[in-house]
Amino acid sequence: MDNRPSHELFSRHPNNPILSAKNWPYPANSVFNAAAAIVDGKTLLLVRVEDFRGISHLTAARSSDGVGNWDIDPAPTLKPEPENRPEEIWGIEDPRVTWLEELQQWAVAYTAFSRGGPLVCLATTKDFRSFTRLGPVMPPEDKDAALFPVRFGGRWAMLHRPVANLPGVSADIWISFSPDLKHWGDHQEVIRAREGGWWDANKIGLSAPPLQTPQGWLVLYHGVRTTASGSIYRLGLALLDLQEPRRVIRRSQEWIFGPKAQYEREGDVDDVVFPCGWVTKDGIVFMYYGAADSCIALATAKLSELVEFLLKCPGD
Ligand code: BMA
Repeated sequence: MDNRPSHELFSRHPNNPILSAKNWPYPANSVFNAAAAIVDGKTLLLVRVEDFRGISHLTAARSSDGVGNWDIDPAPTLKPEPENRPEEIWGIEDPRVTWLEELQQWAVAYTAFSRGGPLVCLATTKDFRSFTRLGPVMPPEDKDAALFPVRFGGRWAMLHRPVANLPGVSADIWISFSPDLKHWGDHQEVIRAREGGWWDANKIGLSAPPLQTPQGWLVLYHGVRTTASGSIYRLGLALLDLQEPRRVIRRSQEWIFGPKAQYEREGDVDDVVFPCGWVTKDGIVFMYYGAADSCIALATAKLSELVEFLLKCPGD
């Protein structure tokens, strides 16, 4: 059944929300904002779990169909280590994962909540059981980061969202480059928040990692609309040039997904849809998103429809 509102490109799964704290094998306040990957033929979600102190860690959940029968690690998979890693004092959040074919490893970009504010950290893993931390790669405030799966001109590339705490300055998506995953530079703005009354005015951030298509890198991003009763997190799409990812080829004008269902509209933070991962199976994109900072939901779309839609949108 097609349950999409007319301007939305994704269909919500009828079993939504597919994961919540009541499914968790140990006490948790909320489970949300999960990275997604296909690992050994199964869908793996690296889930942000918030405990009853308000501190988050990451736990892996695996499923054969990516919808149900989740096999959830019985204890935190990747825990903050403030003893060795002071930047993780208030937890680790919102992971995005990218398969690096060249290194035969997954790169996990996550937000560490430091005393100085949120910052971007990287870790690598082969199996989502043991991880090698590369440490902070962007100083605060910076979050919503994900790697591209390939190098450009010999360098790795990462999208991320720095914030300057100045009135009237927007929070935009930037790109940075690295020869070794550890040292990052050549920082440049790629997608700028719109202005005024737009749904994505003033503050945007990357959602799921960039997805390679023959027409370009498909980028899913969130726009944060500030209203009298709080923020509304909605989603848009952009297409970046395959060889030159600093170049935006297309960008959606309207949002393509926003809070509608009750589990998206009401929770710890109302009116939030926040995907950190998507996977493609047989041409269908499975988008996993945190709903209202409380649970995880799934929505699907045809990859070809997303790209066709974007190709009809104007350039940035
Ligand atoms: C963002 C991030 C997300 C969260 C969202 C809505 O700034 O912190 O983790 O889902 O706010 O609260």
